[in-house]
Amino acid sequence: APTIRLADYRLPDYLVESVELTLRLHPTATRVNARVRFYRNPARADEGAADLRLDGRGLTLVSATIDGVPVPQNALTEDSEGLTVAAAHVPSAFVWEAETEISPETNTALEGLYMSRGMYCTQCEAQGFRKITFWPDRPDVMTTFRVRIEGPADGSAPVLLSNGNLVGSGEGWAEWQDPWAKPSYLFALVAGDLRAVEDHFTTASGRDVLLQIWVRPGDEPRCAYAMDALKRSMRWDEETYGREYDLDRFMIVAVDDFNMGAMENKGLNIFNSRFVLASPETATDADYKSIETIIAHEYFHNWTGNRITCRDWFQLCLKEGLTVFRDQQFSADERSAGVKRIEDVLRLRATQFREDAGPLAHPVRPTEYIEINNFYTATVYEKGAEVIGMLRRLVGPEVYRKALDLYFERHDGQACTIEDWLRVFENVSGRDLSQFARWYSQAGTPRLKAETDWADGKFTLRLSQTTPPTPGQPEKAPLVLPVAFGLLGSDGSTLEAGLLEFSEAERAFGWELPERPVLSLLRGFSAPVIVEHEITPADRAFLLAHDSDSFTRWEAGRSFALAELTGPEGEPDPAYLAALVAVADDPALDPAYRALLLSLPSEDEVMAQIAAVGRAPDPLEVWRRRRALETAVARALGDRARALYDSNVVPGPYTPDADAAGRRALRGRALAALTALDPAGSVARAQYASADNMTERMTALSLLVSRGLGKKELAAFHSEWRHDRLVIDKWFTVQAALTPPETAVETVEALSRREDFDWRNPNRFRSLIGAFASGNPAGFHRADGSGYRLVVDWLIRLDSLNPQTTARLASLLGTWRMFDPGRQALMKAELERLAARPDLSRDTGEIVGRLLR
Ligand code: HT7
Ligand code: ZN
Repeated sequence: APTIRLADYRLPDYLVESVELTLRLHPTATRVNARVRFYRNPARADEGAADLRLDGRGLTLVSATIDGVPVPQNALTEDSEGLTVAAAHVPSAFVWEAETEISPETNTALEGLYMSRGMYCTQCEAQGFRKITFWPDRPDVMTTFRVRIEGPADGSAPVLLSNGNLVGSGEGWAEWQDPWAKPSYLFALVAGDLRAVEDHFTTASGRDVLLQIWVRPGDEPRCAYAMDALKRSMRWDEETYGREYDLDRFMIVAVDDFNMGAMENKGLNIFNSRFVLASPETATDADYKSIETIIAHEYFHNWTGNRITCRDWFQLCLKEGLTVFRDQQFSADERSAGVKRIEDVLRLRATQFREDAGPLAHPVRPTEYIEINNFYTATVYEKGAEVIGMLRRLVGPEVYRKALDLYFERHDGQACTIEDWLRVFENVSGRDLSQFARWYSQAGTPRLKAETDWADGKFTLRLSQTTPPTPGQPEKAPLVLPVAFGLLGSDGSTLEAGLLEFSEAERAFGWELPERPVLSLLRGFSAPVIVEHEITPADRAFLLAHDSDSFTRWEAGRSFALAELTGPEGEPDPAYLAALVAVADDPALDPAYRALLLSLPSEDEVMAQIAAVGRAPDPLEVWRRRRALETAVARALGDRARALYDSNVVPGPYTPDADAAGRRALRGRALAALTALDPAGSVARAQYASADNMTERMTALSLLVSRGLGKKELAAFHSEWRHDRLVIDKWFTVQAALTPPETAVETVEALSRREDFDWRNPNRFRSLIGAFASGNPAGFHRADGSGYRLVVDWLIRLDSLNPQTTARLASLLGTWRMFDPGRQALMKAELERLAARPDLSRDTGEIVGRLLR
């Protein structure tokens, strides 16, 4: 497959004025008629006539005409990626009409038009529309769509949906018109036997919007939270960004078979059902939180993505980084901002730092790809959001808002680039952002080194920055780092605080102070860097007790724990344990925050820390030491664990709000401590038996399974929920991720042989194979290589059906160079076995190729 390069970008030869699509649905023989008004792109007209090149994959062309005249055989050439009409046969403006046939039922890749349990649905981002009809399938070709859907003859799909406004309908057909020009990747169609949960929203300017969430019959009662999150998102975008919704209706559809979380198709968002459906009995607090975030994210795309889209796929972060940043702001406003920031940093480190440290490292704006689906990454999304957060810090919230206003005003209806985005900020702030722009082109996580000095009443902070080489980028230049800091006096008061703009390779900053301060560095995690700062245990304990910044306070505890888990083994530092006890005892602290302070770093985090200092982590050893520290913390907490557990019962029926969830989280930490000291798991068993909500049940079940207990509970859980796909996914996940290392591989193997391991369904596949490979390092990295073999066997099987999901999971093997020679050899051999498959997909081929490079 060819490599696509940003440097090769050319304006499209032809643009589209409008399109009329007619789809006659049939499981194996859907007919698609496209009437397209093309015209020569004026920006390229002086180059003379050009071939008409249309993308198309897996389409059967039935007929093609230009201005009503069949295109002659010798003027049209078809290949596996599309068709070309010779320039001599292409007028400067014309109507192209093509009829194609496709087979949604056999489309297992879940891209284009496919079927999910009897329901027709589409996924067109990034390049799925070319599997529906021949088209210039690139985001800078935008047009208005009119869509006629004719339902299948057997009447199995009475509900027929597409983008925009419903303009006509009758028995077995519906017509939709989207007044907003959009690229093909935002096209959507859904047809099925569906039910709507409806509500209304009045926009700031007084327009009424019909809100519909479409689900399978029976799922209606599980839509309330998604609807509530949608209405809150709509209001928030009006209040925070001045953005109103722009159609008469906004629809969400829940689909069971879906490669990712959700998709922002104009006016018709399509969601993985796990990010829509929730009830207290079936969904956890974490599920509710994800639903809120993803509903907001997709809704926010209406302005950042749909009204203003990307010129080409290299600019993906233009919409994704910004929309993640916006959804993070929203959740921070709706819940506790401090807790949210820590959760976002944990996610960034677990996914993006990991990506940056391995063979898949790439800039926020990549410069080349083979398969664009492989670039929906943590770097584009999460680091892309961090870059926007830094920009906002640097210019301040008021200027940020002005810049966004200008962005929407200047670029509405356009397909834009990162240069357009940065220009808006330069124009509004008067700043030169050329150095800042390196954040978009330079891969890798910068190391920010800090050294301090106290002499003669002067405190000196010496900062230096380096970024390690990444594939294809051996040399790195300094970046603009906004470094938020505080200097604390011995009574915990703030002597100095502010923001340093650090953009050199090294620089010293100095303050005259009445006493030696304690440095609180990178408050709010103001830049996505790894801090290297030798800090004494006494200062760490001081920050953990006194820092007014909730991020750096938590980070002090985290660095304590990491030092315990990666340094020489022995009794934990009493100062650390004392600090944790103080946290547990402090009723003034938000319970959700206390829960975070009391949780230990994940095994992955510990392994990354070991690898960062040049050692090969032993996943089993990491697991064992983490267990030991859990036990030590539980002992130190002593009776407090029981007191915390008893005093944090949330009264009344379950509610998913942040306060209640925070108390449940804290109570869960207390239960973990109790279970660490109780070989029979009696309190966890009791909680499992008495809980009336899925959060408390899963907390208890997780603890039991992680201790090798819970057989009885697992059986009861399965029999109670065997008809609920989303709940059974949890049943698979808890076992795959938490079964102790001795029996993990055998457990996953046995689960994979079950009839209800419906591996063709991406959620189910991820719930077992994905959860094992990503959530159970000690099991996955078993020294005999059986974990790797098991996962790769399944990846081979899935690849021929669903390359996108396979490639995503294959990237989990990207850490192979971090381990000891034995594990390295085993992982590499498995990657080579995968690479050698004769029919390996382009998606998986690209990932495995990069991993082995
Ligand atoms: N913009 C969407 C990204 C996406 C996707 C979604 C579902 C299936 C396949 C997909 N490929 C790309 C989702 C988002 O970022 O909001
Ligand atoms: Zn997105």
